[in-house]
Amino acid sequence: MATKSKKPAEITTESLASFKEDVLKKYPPKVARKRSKQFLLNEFQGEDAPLIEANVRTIPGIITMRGCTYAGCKGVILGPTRDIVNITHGPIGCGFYSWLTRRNQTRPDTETSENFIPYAFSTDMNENDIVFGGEKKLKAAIREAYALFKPKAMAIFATCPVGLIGDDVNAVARDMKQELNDQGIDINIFAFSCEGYKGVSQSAGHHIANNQIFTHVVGTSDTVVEGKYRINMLGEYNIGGDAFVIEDLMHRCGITINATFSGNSTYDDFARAHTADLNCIMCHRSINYVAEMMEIKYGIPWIKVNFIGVESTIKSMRKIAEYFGDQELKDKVEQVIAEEMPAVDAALKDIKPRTEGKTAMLFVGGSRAHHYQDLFREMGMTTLAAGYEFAHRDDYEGRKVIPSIKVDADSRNIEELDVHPDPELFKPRKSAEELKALDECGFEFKDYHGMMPDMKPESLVIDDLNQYEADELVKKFRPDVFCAGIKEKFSIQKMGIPMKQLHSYDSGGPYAGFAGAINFYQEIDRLVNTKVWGYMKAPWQKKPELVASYAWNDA
Ligand code: CFM
Repeated sequence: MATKSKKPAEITTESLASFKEDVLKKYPPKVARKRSKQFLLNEFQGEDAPLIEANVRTIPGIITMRGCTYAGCKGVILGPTRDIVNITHGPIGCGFYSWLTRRNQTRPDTETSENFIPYAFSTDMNENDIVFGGEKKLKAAIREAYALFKPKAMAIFATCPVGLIGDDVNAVARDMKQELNDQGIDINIFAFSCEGYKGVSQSAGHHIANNQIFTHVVGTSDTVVEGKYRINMLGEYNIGGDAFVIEDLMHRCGITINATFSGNSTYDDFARAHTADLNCIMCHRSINYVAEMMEIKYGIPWIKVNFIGVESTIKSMRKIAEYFGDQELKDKVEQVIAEEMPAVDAALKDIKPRTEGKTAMLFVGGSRAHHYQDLFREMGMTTLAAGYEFAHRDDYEGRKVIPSIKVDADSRNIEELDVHPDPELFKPRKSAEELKALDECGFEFKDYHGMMPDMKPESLVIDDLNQYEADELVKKFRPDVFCAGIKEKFSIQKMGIPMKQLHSYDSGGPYAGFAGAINFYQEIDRLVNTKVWGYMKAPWQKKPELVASYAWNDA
């Protein structure tokens, strides 16, 4: 099965459609039927946008790219916060593999400020605990962690075995908070029932995390940070230092970031999040729940922003300025853009002759497969195929489809909080006239239109891509770069194609804002223009040891 140096197939509607057919043919008929709904040619645009199936169970036996619910809750949402002691109640592997693997960075105010990110806290459950119950061990872990670190908050995360044996992490959190409070200690302790199997992917974990942070933390502090234009940045996790770039841009424009969920953030930031005047959502998939709930309870409107890609960064900065409406802010934003653009133009002038016309494929969690297409477009590159691991239909087709999304048993398994306006803290941020004026200028709130309308009709959109399909995509179309995660990295590279991790950024980043874009352009230029991958030949390509065929093909 030599995979190298076959001429890549031309990209036409026909070749893409026949690719889909060929791939699905290898599955048993039932599996093929199911997969075909998650596997689309992006032919129709606008109102006719095709319907894609998403956020459904992966078929057992398929090697999915997805992670688990616990990973979404602990690793993704809470992981980047530096001063909450995050304790994993479970076997040691769960804590270890969710610890810093995505390279989320943080910057404590001073050298002595609390920062627990370098630690992985776990109850290290073993067979004994599975048989006799692990609640005592969890309580002991909380006492020990408090004695050592004296944090202002602790979060407890349930893993699969915890759910299976029935340890009640919420009750333990309540009891331990009481026990420590009774000793005069001011500490908040809360828990997450985010067992790995609780939902079909990490997406369920985001929702569970959003619910608990909203219930136990947001609104618990009335400290108001000074600033004329105060926003929260939601769904920005500071991978490779992205949040630092965005903070710098906002700071130079005179915009105050009140809280980031949750890159470079602290417990106190979350606690006072309800005092901001605008919520800006970077990653729609992972955090839209918090934005929606804050709007209902506190009256904070939300908009979608994107700081990946220069054009998107400019659009987002202007949109924030438009929301506040002051000419002074608008001028400042234009000034910062003007300061940044010469370096961007110079970088593009340098790299574009080498990147123009090249192709990319992007398969990442729930928002990057969309956002990073902007950067490739700026470099003159085309995205041939893209998809999310675990996003929902609205991330593909836009929020307009939300009312028509079928709620299945797996989604119903995740609690929807019943949220109402807070009698004291609800405060509309804009008057009816101001909202009308914004509307007349075409200003949109909750404006996420999804990935598919931004892609060419001659491209493939594939949800929950698996290893077999990834291999086939690369074999047939041989993109100049394939973007995904660590599980895909080496199999793709062994086929002679450069591979860029968009979860952890490998060892690179930041890629956000103007400075980040320049960084990305230069890195991708080097990746797609190096010849070294073409020389790759794995031993089994020269001398296969085992040849197999599919049982159902022979039947
Ligand atoms: Fe949002 Fe993320 Fe993503 Fe995500 Fe993730 Fe991630 Fe991701 Mo990996 S929160 S959905 S659950 S942008 S960890 S920082 S890169 S899969 S596309």
